[in-house]
Amino acid sequence: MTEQDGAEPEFRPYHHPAAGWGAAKSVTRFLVRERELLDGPRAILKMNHENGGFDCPGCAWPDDTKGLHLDICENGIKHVTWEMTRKRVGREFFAAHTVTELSGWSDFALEDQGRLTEPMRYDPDTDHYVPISWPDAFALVGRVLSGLDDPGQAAYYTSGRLGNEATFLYQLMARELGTNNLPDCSNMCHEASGRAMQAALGTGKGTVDLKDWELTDALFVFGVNAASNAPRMLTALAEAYRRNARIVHVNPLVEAAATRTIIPHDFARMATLRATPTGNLNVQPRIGGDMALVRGMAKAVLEQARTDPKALDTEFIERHTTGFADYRALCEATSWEEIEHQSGVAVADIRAAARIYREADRSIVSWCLGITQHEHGVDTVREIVNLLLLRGNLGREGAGPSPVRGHSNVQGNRTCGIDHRPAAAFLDRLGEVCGITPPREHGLDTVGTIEAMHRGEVKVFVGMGGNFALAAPDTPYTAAALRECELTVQVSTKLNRSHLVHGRQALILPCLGRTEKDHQRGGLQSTSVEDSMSMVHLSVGMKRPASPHLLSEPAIIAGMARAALPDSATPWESYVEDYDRIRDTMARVLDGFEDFNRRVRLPLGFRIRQPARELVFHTPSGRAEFSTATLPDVVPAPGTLALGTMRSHDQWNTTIYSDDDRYRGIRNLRTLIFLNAEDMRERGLAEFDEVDITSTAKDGSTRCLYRYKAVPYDIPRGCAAGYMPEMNVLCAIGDYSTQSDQPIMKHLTVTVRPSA
Ligand SMILES: Nc1nc2c(c(=O)[nH]1)N[C@H]1C(S)=C(S)[C@@H](COP(=O)(O)OP(=O)(O)OC[C@H]3O[C@@H](n4cnc5c(=O)[nH]c(N)nc54)[C@H](O)[C@@H]3O)O[C@H]1N2
Ligand SMILES: Nc1nc2c(c(=O)[nH]1)N[C@H]1C(S)=C(S)[C@@H](COP(=O)(O)OP(=O)(O)OC[C@H]3O[C@@H](n4cnc5c(=O)[nH]c(N)nc54)[C@H](O)[C@@H]3O)O[C@H]1N2
Ligand SMILES: [Mo]
Repeated sequence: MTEQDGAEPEFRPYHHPAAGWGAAKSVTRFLVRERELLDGPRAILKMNHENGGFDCPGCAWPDDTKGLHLDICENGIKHVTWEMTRKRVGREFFAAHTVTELSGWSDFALEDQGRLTEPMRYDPDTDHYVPISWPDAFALVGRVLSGLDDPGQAAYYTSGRLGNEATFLYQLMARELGTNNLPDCSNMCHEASGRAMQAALGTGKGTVDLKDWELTDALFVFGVNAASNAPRMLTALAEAYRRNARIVHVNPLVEAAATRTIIPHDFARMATLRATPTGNLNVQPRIGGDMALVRGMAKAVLEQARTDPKALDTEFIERHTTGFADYRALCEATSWEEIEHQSGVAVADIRAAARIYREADRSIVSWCLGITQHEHGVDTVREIVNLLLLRGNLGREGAGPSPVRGHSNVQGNRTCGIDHRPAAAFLDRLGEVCGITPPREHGLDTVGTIEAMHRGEVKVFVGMGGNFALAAPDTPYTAAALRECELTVQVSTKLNRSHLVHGRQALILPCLGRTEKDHQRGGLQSTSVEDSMSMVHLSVGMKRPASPHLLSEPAIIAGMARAALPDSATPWESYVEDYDRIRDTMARVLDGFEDFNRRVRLPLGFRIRQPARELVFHTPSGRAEFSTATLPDVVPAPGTLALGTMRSHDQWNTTIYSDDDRYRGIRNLRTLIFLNAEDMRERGLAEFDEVDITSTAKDGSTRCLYRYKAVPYDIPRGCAAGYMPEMNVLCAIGDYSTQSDQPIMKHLTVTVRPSA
């Protein structure tokens, strides 16, 4: 619920181009609401500048390689403004409201109180958060951590916002303490991409950069709502369209990015309202139908190759890959009927997509959560790689796999050591350079941590950013798990649900945001981040901190580490004085970070070397490996629907800016479920009729949401969609992919009935 509380919901299909004046208007409204009409625009002009600006804390889309000076988007601006708000939540606020009272507030109201200003400790006697000094807060953390029987009784969560330097210190602290329990938000978004590409190509990351996007002949965009979640991709799509590249969107929903756009920094077009198309073909598979679709595209390419040898890049396949014959046999053995049934796409349409692929010299396949948050996410990403390998779309300009990462530094977090399954070679180097003995056994990921807290095996939860209580699956189960803890520590910028769903002892440690100046003994500090395309660059804050009592994330980590490890030989204090010292250590531990301090100061930063890009494959065979997984059955059983949870346009994960979802034509409504009109008719439902939604988990247990409003939408039959995090109530804790351990958030089995 937001400020629009009580306003009538509306649904009017959106027919305007993405971005354009609609975005400009929405930004202005937001700046007015946050009272940021002066500093807001000034900060926006500093964002994503080569050299000197701060990195947009929004999504991980890379900055323009040409050093464009206004490559920003509506949602990035909202995100920055959200952090820069003038509102504050200080000790008076906490003195005025008990935690029980605050628990009844909406999530919007909590964050809307503004920036946290000083460390707070939960007082169980009064049910209030009370001020605590930084030294006392650190001492409390140190005391509880030192008192554990086993370092594995603590888990250290990261949300993908944390800069590289803080990330490195954080994982160093966890491993020096003796655990690899490093759950992160990536466990919920791109774990499948990492595992699949690691197995196929020996790298967990995409191999292309923005230059490749500028050169490619065909772009395939799977399962991403780019206009809302990676809006700067619109620029790349419009530019690709203008130079006659072909663009195929694969999504059960026809999202705004699949139609046309007016790029906000394209002033002439803004003034004349001239939109550029951003797609040539829309393919609407059923939810989970992508793997069958890609198999079909591969089958069509292989069929063509019988008469047209140029359909395949035989030389590439022979020199660089293994497993081709088996994959070809599998494609031949998979019937068109099965492909059509499982994908939900007519063979003619699959052939149309395959033809665009086959006729393009260079293709890029890009994807996000619509592909990964599934039981068979790993198999699907591998199928995508198979398709790319058939035509040698790897290791050359304008071609390759391009996952769209989520949080602005989620990729950097993994690079810099946030990994509950670290490679042995990384641990060796970390141990050698940092003089510690890192634990070897794998740690817990997000789902594993929740289950372990529930069993009482993990007693301390530290959250470096994020909003774990709401972002994780199975909301009541996760809440109960957090409440089992001896201590929960949340390092945050704003008040959120995770502060109210806490352990027996609890701390809120407020930190500097990315837009703010970070002064340490060694002067003004900068931190580095890595974008979706492996570019590492510096981010420097430019605003006065929201409160003089805030500490930087590196300082908070170092404070906790010193308290928990009083005899540690790690120079925690010295690291915090000057982040160049952290970077010097990182340069010795991390592959591709040599000469880090110099290279990160180059105007556009530097790109981490990508072995697969150079056709060097760190796989068992030393080649790119085709996979041969059988197609899963994703067709919902009669009477049930496959439900995908997703974001609205006006939200950032658990942060809800308003109840509108402009591009989907929705106003004043979040408790909705998008349904196919036929599926609604079958259930006797009209627009905005109230329904109860029941999910059935793998173990047969059920979970319910009541009185959601049905909205007829252009979505394949048997499919449904609605918003996270409200719908996380329906995600069973046990329903994670056996391939990636990722919670299944895009393919819930549900029944929908009119509310009683
Ligand atoms: N403004 C804004 N930007 C963001 C975020 C935000 O919340 N707000 N979140 C950030 C984060 S952490 C992430 S991970 C990304 C998420 O970016 P997205 O992946 O765009 O996130 P979702 O909103 O979950 O949208 C999933 C998309 O996949 C489609 N989809 C669902 N099921 C399927 C399927 O089976 N197949 C296919 N092909 N498509 C499917 C949905 O229709 C939807 O378009 O965005 C990042 N950027
Ligand atoms: N059902 C369902 N659930 C999902 C998803 C889905 O598609 N469907 N998506 C999943 C995905 S992809 C992700 S990434 C997760 C997101 O999970 P999280 O990353 O845990 O959640 P966020 O909402 O991004 O975190 C917002 C909070 O971060 C804090 N914060 C903001 N800026 C900073 C900062 O600079 N420093 C620090 N320390 N804190 C800061 C603020 O206090 C804010 O309240 O949700 C997952 N959950
Ligand atoms: Mo994400």
